[in-house]
Amino acid sequence: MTTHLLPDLADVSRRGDRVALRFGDTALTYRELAAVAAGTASRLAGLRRVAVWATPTAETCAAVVAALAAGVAVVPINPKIGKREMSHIVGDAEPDRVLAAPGAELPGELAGLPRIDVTLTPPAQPGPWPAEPPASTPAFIVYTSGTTGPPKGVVLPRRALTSNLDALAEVWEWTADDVLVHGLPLFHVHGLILGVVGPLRRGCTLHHVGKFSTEAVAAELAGDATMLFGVPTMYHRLAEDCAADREMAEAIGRARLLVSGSAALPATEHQRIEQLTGQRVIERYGMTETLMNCSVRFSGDRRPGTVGLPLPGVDLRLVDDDGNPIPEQDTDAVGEIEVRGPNLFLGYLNRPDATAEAMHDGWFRTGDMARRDPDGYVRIVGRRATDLIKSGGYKIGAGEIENVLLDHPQVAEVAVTGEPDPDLGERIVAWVVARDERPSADELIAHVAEQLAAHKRPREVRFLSALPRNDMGKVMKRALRA
Ligand code: MCA
Ligand code: AMP
Repeated sequence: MTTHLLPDLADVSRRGDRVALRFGDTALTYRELAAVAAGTASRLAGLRRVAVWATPTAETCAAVVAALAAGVAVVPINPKIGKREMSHIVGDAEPDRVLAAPGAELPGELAGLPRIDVTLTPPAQPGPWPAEPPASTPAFIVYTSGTTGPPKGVVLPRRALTSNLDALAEVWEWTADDVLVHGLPLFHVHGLILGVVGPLRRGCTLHHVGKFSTEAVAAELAGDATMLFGVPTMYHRLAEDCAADREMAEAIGRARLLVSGSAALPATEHQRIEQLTGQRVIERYGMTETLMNCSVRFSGDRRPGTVGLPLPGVDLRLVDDDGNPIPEQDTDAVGEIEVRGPNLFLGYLNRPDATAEAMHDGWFRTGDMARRDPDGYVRIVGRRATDLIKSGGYKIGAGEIENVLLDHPQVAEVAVTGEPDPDLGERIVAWVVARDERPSADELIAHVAEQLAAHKRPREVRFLSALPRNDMGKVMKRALRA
């Protein structure tokens, strides 16, 4: 393992002329990116953490690289964030500065922070690359939803990134010769840590398509791109498009590696993509708090419906309802996945209670339920919490949406659930008991959209005269779904 988090930016003598990043017509070589980032890093020295307005642009990557170089933790902000989330995140993380592309209009509390514009023009005299901070230094604080309450800030140390990205490189045979293409958002682990820091650590090239479309990624794979990262919704759309367009299917079929993650890829989708493109998707399993835990190997058996074996350096076990480990040979038992290793987060920001609750004898409790094939391949079969929804690969807490809906004057009671959806995996449904005057579904969806990020809007609103409750008064969500 190299000592630097980003060795080819810290020392551009090896790959300086190679393109590091391309967004549309904007491209930066390793030498240019290093100069731009070192310039901004010199303005960040001594700070604790910065917010980055995470539009899908080269400026966002340059801001992130600058903060990483300076040893300052990055709080990536979804540019489609709602008012309530913004107040919470800025209040909780207390960033010292906000980094954004020049001209980007920043809403709410972000506008009140001291701002640094990140341009792609290298300074006339780029300063030296700063010394590598200790491996335990926080690199990112990524906000993630829980079952109740506002999102929690997951503090990820540099060692989690280095160890995990190197483990992925080993199992995917990911090298400096690869060109990665994706259209993932840059405010979550998948798009930002795997999809930006990943290629920069390898010394390879990233082509970001801005907004995902099969057409855009197929055009890149018909060119020099070798790897694609996506969530299952993207692979579903890709399969639909390839079924209608042979040329696209052929372009996708040229990839060295198609990787899916963030939610389960249905086995039927695996098979459809293989039939259409000749490619078998590799599935990997991760979490914001743990980065990646498991993956199918590049040269391994690409078995649909499994997430492969634990990554090198990651300890994984299944535990029963009493917290006792299930023997590895027991292939019938379903248990909760617990993990341990250098990939783990340091804790939830300002939430020692939640951090303690997530740990069990030094192991992190993922909340995901799984069983094992005889050769150790992990099959995820569900989630412990019914109040967590995965829609389009985004994790969404039912409680956060319920709290916003309850603030609407015409909402008396509400329950939010996830329903199976062929495109999104799950779609958000709000069950509402209205007061005297029933609001329209559109009005309630717009009310959520104002307070929370776009992907947290209910797709459907269903009105009821009462919610089904048990003897304790708790809403029976399973009964609603039935
Ligand atoms: C959405 N729209 C709506 C509603 N919902 N309009 C009205 N009412 C609603 N309820 C709008 C959207 O804003 C969008 O508008 C348009 O409808 C289409 O929406 P959608 O079908 O959702 O398509 P999309 O916007 O293209 O999004 C699909 C997507 C996206 C591209 C797959 O969900 C996505 O980028 N997902 C990636 C999530 C991710 O990165 N997760 C990683 C988490 P408009 O076009 O105007 O905006 S990290 C993680 O999970 C771990 C670590 C891991 O393992 O990776
Ligand atoms: P997040 O908190 O957004 O990082 O989402 C993490 C969650 O996504 C995990 O706890 C799993 O429930 C889910 N997840 C990620 N990858 C996979 C996968 N390949 N198969 C099934 N679930 C997955």
